Amino acid sequence: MPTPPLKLDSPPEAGSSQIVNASYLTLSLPHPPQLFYRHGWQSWSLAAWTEPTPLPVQRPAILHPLQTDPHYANDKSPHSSWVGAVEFDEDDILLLGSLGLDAHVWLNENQLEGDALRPKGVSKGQHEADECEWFIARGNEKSVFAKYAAELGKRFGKRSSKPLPRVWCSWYSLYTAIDESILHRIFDDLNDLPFDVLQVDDGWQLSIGDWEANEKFPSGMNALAEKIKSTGRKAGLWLAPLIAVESSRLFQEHPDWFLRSENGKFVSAGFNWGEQLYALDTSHPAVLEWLSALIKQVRAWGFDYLKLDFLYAGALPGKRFMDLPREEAYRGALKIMRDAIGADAYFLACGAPIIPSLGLCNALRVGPDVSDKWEDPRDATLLYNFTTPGTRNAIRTSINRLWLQPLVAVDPDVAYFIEQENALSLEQKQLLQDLALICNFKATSDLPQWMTSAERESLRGFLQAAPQVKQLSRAKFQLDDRIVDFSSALALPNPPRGLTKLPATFLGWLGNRPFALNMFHRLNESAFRKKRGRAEIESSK
Ligand code: 9PG
Repeated sequence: MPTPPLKLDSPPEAGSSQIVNASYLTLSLPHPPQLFYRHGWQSWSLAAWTEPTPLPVQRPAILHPLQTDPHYANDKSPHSSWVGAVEFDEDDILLLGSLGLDAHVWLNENQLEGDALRPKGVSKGQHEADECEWFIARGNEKSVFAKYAAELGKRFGKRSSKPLPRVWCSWYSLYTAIDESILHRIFDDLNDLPFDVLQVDDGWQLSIGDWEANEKFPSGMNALAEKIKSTGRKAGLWLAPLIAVESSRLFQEHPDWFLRSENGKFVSAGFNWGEQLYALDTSHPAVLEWLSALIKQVRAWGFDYLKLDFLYAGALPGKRFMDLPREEAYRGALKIMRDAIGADAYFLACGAPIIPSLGLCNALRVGPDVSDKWEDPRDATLLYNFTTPGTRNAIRTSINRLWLQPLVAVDPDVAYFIEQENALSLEQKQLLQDLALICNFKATSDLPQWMTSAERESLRGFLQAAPQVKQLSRAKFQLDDRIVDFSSALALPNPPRGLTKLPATFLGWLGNRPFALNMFHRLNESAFRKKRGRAEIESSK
């Protein structure tokens, strides 16, 4: 029997906080709020202060498992994962946050509702009372989020991430068009820049699921790590251990390791690389054994900075081998990977469910990918999708997750310094650089062959900078004696209205077709190869 809902008719006094136990609770609001803080489920999902009204469902739906918590993607009431807050007035914020692994908050008819019941279809005992602790606080934004973070820290732990690494990452310049020879050249050309880690991203593996060097890395992964270490830096590697594409050997050989729904069908983990993605069952003993061996192999190759990506797949709804709540199964797998990584190596979690990753990773990506463009109007205005790559999306969500800083190093993704091959304005690039300074997590993918000497010096200055940071308001920060204003990134465009609804519906439909996504993928891949070609020409000049 479900426990009766706990109903709190009066919110706490300003400045106070309390912890209550309930599976389901409602908190009446004294008057209608002006804004609602919604916190997306995983790294790439939107976190923002918005109107206290429902937002259009983001599209395409085929990407919901990859971009949102798919179980709640179509909710009519404003929804938030683990923690939600309302603003009555400036400095009068009411926060409702779960201290458990699986809980959600809605704003509904002038009340905040918190639900820790397991989502339907997850387990047989789904409507058993699954009590969790709820943290309720009222006061100014900074204090209510700081108190919530402190309570999370007591339960999930913190992990020291010092010293914060300065990373060169291959993704945002060459994407999948990397190979041994161009990376070697880049690693050499970065010689005098103060990077701590050179991280190889997507493009080295045989397939998503088959984590071995492909033909573009004929000397193998050991040699790649050796090359990086010979330059005096730590070797970093990207992999997505909890997913596999349909065509991978892993999926073909072990279909029983993959998550299925109650009706026995494979659960979709989204669509990327022109293929359907599937999720490993993070409760399956053979999967856990395989994961541990995989991570140990990567460590044995010599990599000591691991960017583990697409981790949301470990917590998708489905019927697991063990009857565990999905986020608990995810956290179990993450613990096993953390142990395999070892305490002395660095673990950056990406595409990861936020709260269940705390205490286990050194750093956490807290927003969508940046890109060399500010915003894609197709995604923002027509598809109402703020999780796709784009600098504005990345800044918006990362700024709204800075309250996680006492718990984990927050990674806002890379900053850009170059003019070549980049459509961002100087001001937009500066915002990204300033965000990185605020997070003190500094990374770039800029290619040395595309940097002017002035740009190279500005990158060097950035890597060496350690400004005093003070948050002045939601959007404004003081960095030493400079004021930085992120307002231009924080707002959301208006939902499609009137005539724009037509192309929006068509695009939403088209974006749901695997053939269309596949076509986009092929176009992207060809653009990446051209980019690589241009990089090659530049470096031989
Ligand atoms: C490699 C990349 C980079 C990047 C990661 C991740 O469809 N999507 O919404 C989507 C979001 C992010 C994403 C890929 C797809 O990028 O964040 O840094 O490592 O994978 O493939």
